[in-house]
Amino acid sequence: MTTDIAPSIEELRAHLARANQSHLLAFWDQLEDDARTRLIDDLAAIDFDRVPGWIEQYVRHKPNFAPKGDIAPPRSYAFDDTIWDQAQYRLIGEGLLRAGKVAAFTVAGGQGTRLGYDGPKGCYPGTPITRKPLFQVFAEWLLAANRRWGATIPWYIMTSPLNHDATVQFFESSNHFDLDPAHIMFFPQGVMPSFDMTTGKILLAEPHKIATNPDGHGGSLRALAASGALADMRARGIEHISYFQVDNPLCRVVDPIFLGLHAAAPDSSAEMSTKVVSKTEPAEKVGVVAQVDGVTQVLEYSDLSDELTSARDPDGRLRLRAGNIAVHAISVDFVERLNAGGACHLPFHRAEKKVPCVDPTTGRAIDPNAPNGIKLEMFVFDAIPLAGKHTPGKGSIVYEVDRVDEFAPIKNADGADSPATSAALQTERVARWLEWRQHPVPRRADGSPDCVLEVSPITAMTKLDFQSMMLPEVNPGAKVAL
Ligand code: UD2
Repeated sequence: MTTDIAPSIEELRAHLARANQSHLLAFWDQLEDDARTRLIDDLAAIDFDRVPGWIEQYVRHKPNFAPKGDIAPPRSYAFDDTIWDQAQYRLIGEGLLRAGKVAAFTVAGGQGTRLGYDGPKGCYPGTPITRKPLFQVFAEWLLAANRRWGATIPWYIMTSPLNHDATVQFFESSNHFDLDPAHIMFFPQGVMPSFDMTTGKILLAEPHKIATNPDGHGGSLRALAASGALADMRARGIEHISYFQVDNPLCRVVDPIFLGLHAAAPDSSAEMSTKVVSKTEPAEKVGVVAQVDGVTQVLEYSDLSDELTSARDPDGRLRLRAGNIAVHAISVDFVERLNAGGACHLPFHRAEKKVPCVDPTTGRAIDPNAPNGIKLEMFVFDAIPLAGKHTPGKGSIVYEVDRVDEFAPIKNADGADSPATSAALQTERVARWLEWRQHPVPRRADGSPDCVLEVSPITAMTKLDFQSMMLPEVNPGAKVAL
């Protein structure tokens, strides 16, 4: 039964022994042929030469991401600042869109555990009245943008092996939300083996299956190359990627001002740029963009001391307030450079998680009630310090936008960043746009809108689109979807 694969299994055994992971073949003799094939496939996907290093660096020790050096707020282009010429950059960005040089890219591989939703997060009903799935909101943005700029903006969607089929099926059953499927490409991100927290051994999910986890949104930079998406972009003449997360229904899927700044601002390397919103509460769970010894980078909220998080400027505003909303403009050249000579490597971040597994000595299934495993993930923003590395005087530009206009994430089932807070923010945005036209909006004593409002990107992408629109009357308690 095993003769044809025996030589390679012997090689594999030796390879695993060198990496101190021989237990992964503990059940080999009991496995049927197809289970053996699956296990071999799983093993072949792991870079065992790197495994001992990962264990030493990330499992046995907790890497310290606390920033060291001189930490300062970044220089940024703020939406409410008049010292820079927004119109000029809008024109440049629109030029890129018209010329078909921009692609949209959604990272949608996360497991959405905190939301408690059993399905790809992009299928989650993200708007307060029509309850449109998040994917549909982005699709409508692209429909509107294609129409406005006479372009065909291709859309790349990174899934994970856990939600890939469900995501593709969802688009198929929704008729791709009227977008041409020839311009949508789905690809799964890579995975990392999960490790036993105490022994450092790779965990087995089943006797013939390695326990794995998606390799983080930073894995997108290698998955773009490995999947052929990058080559597809090249073939289409794409130069810049508009990167965003699946969890923010207010995301401007492509933003001409941001793209213009990224491509042409004098201090931009045009490699990787970031949108931020002003963080007002120290406890808000967003990373912050900062300059560490002059290099722009994102400091994750969990890596910052209370002192740094709550330090204030003399005017009372938080000193490190450039909150990362995980919207980036990334050049195709940069992603190619990161993958030159093999897959792009970013540092891993470790998370302690409950990982169901089998005991390799007894075969007993273990369903832990406390964290037993380490998952390793890459974060896309760890590529930011690499931008402009070879172009002195240039780097990664930061664009501060109005949070009411662009940030209402859905992450948790309740509390902060939940469907309820996102719905309130989506309503507030439309209320402000109406009031900007001096159109009355009923508000409660505490100032919050006494109504529920929603706008499709097809109706209006920004408040400027309200300028010439017929606006509906909004009565107290009304629900108005535009
Ligand atoms: C992220 C940022 C945080 C802040 C915030 C803004 C990290 C670690 N932190 O927090 O600094 O900017 O967003 O909203 O990113 N994803 C994948 N594959 C993976 C893991 C995640 O595609 O393996 C996607 C996921 O589908 C989602 C996004 O990445 O679209 C965010 O992931 P998250 O929920 O882990 O990040 P979060 O909300 O803690």
